[in-house]
Amino acid sequence: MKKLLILLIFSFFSVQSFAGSCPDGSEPVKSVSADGSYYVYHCGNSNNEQASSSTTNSKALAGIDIVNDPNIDFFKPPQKPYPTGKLYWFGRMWQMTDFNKDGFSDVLYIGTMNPNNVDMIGVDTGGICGGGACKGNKPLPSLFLGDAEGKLTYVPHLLIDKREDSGMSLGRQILVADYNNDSILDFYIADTAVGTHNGFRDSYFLSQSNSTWLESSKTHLSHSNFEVFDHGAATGDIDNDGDMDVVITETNWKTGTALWCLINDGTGYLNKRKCGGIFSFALELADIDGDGDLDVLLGAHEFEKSIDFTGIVWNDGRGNFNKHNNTRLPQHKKKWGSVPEVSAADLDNDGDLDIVYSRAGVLYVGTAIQVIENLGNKKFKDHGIIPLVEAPDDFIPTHEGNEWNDFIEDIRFRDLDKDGDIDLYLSSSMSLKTDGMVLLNQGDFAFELLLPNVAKKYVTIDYKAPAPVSEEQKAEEQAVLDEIAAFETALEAELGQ
Ligand SMILES: [Ca+2]
Ligand SMILES: [Ca+2]
Ligand SMILES: [Ca+2]
Ligand SMILES: [Ca+2]
Repeated sequence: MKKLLILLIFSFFSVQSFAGSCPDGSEPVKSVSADGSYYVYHCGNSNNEQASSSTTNSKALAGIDIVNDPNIDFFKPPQKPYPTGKLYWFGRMWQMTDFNKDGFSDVLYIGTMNPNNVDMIGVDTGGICGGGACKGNKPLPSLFLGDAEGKLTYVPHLLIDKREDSGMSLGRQILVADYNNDSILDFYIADTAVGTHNGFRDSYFLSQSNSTWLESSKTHLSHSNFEVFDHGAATGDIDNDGDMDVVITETNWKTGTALWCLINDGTGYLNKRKCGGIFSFALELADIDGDGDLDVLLGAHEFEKSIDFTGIVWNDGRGNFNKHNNTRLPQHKKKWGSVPEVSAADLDNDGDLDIVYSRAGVLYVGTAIQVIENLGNKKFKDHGIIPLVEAPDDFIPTHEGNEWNDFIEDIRFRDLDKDGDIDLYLSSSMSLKTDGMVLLNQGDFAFELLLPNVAKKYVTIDYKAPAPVSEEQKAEEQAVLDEIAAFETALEAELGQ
């Protein structure tokens, strides 16, 4: 990434030195760019093209560029590798990249603590411990390093958390980026808390010179114990100054705060400030209008009046998202009004980013994907809903944790069938039905849905389980294999009817 930045800076300077004299021999006129971040040189009318080419060079890096990097080998990671089955109660979210820079893809998992005071009340994770905070040991994230055989090795000694109350309550988002600019990827974990919807302080792991990652909230966050229900979180260089910032959501009617921006000073130290936005549930950063700065893509709970904005809030170029400067996107609130995740990629190879929403019904019943085409000039075309799992019409849920909750937690983009366009890889840490589903891009916004067992052949490396070492590990891995086998038998029986 640093190399890329250096390259960009280098090419930017070479454009400038070109501009040293104009074609007609006159001196160019120097002026400051619209966002104040670089100089633009003009040679009368003839040089406008050159000015716009240096605008392209200032394109800000987004977290989605890192996790969807086509140069990083991608494979279907195991849903519950040992010992994550024991460490986390549920919600094993992951990100894949080459953390230790040995050329092989690694996988980092987060999850939810196993509380010792479980007492389910209410309809969601806010009532899991009788309406109060969950208690018990909080687990750390789990890093698995990949190797040439596609084998993953658990390396707990590389992640260090010295806080008195260390670990995670309910880790919801892993934001991978090189925050401290040492060319090794770091990660920020947004933690929503389990047991209440009041949030829990986040975790922030920075790479160290001894090849470990040290939890650095105390030294590198302006507010290290800040607690907010940050269901949505994303990383990107929102102020275009060459370092990676963090944006998290809050739904706070009292203060009106919708987004918090954690602005990097270049060393990995993040300064928290309010930065506008609109109440939302899902969040991603992407330059949707192609003007070089990252905009916020938001997803709502469209069934609820107070969190019903699905759409884009535009960046003013300095990392502020004025709530009035927005574009709404088509909703589907009748059946698919819960929007837990959103992302963006260029699905039709026309140079702009198209938008993909993960959708679910009331209390997460049923699972769907919505694809929206970017037409340019802040115009969009909804290509509608692709249902992945649909519950029978007469099913009435009483809790989020119901048998028809298979929602897609993460949308990833790769050219999986190597035909020149970007396909969608969908993951769900709690559903065997939808985890590893693929939507193959067939052009013109048509997609072919592949079930996980069919989609397997499109992942580049088949994960081979390492030989179990302990009896406990053997038993746990066998239990996972039995669960998958039973599921596939049941699925075949169902499809055979
Ligand atoms: Ca690696
Ligand atoms: Ca780093
Ligand atoms: Ca920045
Ligand atoms: Ca933009």
